[in-house]
Amino acid sequence: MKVIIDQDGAVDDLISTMMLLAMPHIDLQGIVVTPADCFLPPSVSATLKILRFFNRTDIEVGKGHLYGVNSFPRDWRKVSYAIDALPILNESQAPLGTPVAEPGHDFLARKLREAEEPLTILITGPVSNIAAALEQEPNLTSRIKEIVWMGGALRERGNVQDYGHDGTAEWNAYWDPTATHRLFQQDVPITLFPLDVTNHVPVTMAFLQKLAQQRSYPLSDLAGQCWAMTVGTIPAYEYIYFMWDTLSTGYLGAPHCIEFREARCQTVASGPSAGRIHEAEQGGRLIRVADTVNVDGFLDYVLTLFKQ
Ligand code: AGV
Ligand code: CA
Repeated sequence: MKVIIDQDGAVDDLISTMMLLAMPHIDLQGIVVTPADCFLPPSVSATLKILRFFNRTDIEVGKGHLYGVNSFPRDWRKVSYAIDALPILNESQAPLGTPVAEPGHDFLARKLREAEEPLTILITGPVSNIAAALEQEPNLTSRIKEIVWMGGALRERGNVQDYGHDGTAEWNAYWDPTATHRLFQQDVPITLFPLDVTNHVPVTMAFLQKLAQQRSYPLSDLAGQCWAMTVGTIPAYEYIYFMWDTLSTGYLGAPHCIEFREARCQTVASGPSAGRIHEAEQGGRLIRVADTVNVDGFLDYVLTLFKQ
């Protein structure tokens, strides 16, 4: 399966990138790093180090040049510096790859144009690049097999807490709410992983314990060190970090763990609900939505995948 990932550099995104590289049936065509839930230099650097870790410095990396109007909290973005500094990513002295010069959205367009077969585009951050690429070159819609996107909160409350916002949106959809709105006007198949389903997969201490038991596998060690940086200090009964992107990525390797439904969706481009994706009584755009997850099956899949 030929895949491009557009990720936004957070821990969840970098682990998703590792998962794709670890899946034997995935042929990764390129990586775009969007400057959303990260600072771009350390996240691009960490991405290049992950490629070196997998001996895959041949895979091209593009930097997103488009910025959303609603910045992510800096406390979240700064974690990218710590990941880039992890000893396990800095042990090798082998040279790193160099990012391509063209902006992320042009890189995405070129990859779609050049592909021999339609590509799956996995987006684990905001959708600014694909929205721009499809507007620049409408013919590219036929080059897309499926867009798999972690974004939105349909029936659950959102996770945005920001001045002037009513809390109904999810961050990836909120960062660049007009891009979200514009992508939903495009005639491309979208499979959505909203908070409704990702809320079922918190990163728990019990899971991290299991991962620790297999840390003699370098990939388990790496992922465990990354996830450890997301463990919060608020009371233990309230999880703060979820497998948002990693669940969406896991779908490409273990689709049987997820059940889907069809939903007619509308997007809000501006105002106090900017970035909200909600279901419409009538009209609205037809989206395939991840609805339920077999949590134990999914976690077992991740543990097995990381035994490398
Ligand atoms: O809203 C979920 C998205 C996912 O793509 N991101 C994190 C994942 O990469 C934003 C986010 C929500 N809560 C967060 C986030 C937190 N506590 N720390 C960092 N990012
Ligand atoms: Ca993300």
